[in-house]
Amino acid sequence: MSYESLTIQIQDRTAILTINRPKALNALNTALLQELYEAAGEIAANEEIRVLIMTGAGEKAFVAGADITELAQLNALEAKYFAARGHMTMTAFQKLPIPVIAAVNGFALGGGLELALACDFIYASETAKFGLPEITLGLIPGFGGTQRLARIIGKNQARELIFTGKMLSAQDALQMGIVNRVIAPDQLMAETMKTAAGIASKGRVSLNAAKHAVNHGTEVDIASGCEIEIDAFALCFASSDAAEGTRAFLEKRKPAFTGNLRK
Ligand code: CO8
Repeated sequence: MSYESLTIQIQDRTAILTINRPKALNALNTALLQELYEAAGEIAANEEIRVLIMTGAGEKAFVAGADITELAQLNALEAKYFAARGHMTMTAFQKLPIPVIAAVNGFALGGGLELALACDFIYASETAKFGLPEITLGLIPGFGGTQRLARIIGKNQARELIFTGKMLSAQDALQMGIVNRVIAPDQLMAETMKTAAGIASKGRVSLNAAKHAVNHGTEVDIASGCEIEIDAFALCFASSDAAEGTRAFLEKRKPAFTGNLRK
């Protein structure tokens, strides 16, 4: 499929989705949210892809938020539909059966940070800036920021960021646990690709099972979470990868995972 404001490149079982709307620092308007939603479907359907990297074109912005020109025109009902469309898109990436890494190369503000938070983890360039500045527009985060950020860094830290709308440096975001690594700008993609390649060499079924267990298991009480893990663990044995991985260890060789279902 071809898109107007994003590209998808696939190399070595890793897909790179680049958001490219330079005139508005990659801000998310209705058309781009729709394209992202369709892109998530295209990526989910391609079984060759083991891992996705999401990034922004250029050096300045990952995504500078929802498109404020559009927000300025909305009535309350339209705002509800806009927020719901955004949620659908964020959730589509969160629910992808493969790991998703956000490579944040610049501003990740408002809806941009919310998109990165829907990914499985974030690597940031040293020059990246993070924040939920909606409060300065008389708004609140509407693409999951009040929910996902609070679950990642805790309610107190999230409330402070949301109430003040202040911007964080990449180092601050690292300290707060929003990002996993801070990397020199010219190395961001190379380093993210290295991690992606390590993940891509693993089995599709076990990656999916691991993501499912963490994402769903941490949303319920621990006993139910452990039950989710038990089922996800068992699911790995539906794939020939479990036999291949354990046999390869015993035979002292590297496993060759295919992701095939066990006959
Ligand atoms: N929407 C639309 N246009 C934008 C946006 C945006 N979010 N961000 C930047 N732009 C545009 C600017 O208007 C400017 O356009 P032009 O050249 O035509 O004047 C161009 O991008 C370049 O931006 P700046 O000149 O402002 O660049 P600076 O380097 O001076 O500043 C900043 C960079 C600090 C990132 C600045 O652009 C900024 O503050 N942007 C807005 C950030 C923001 O507030 N984001 C949150 C938006 S609200 C949101 O995300 C809500 C999500 C939930 C929605 C729920 C729906 C109901």
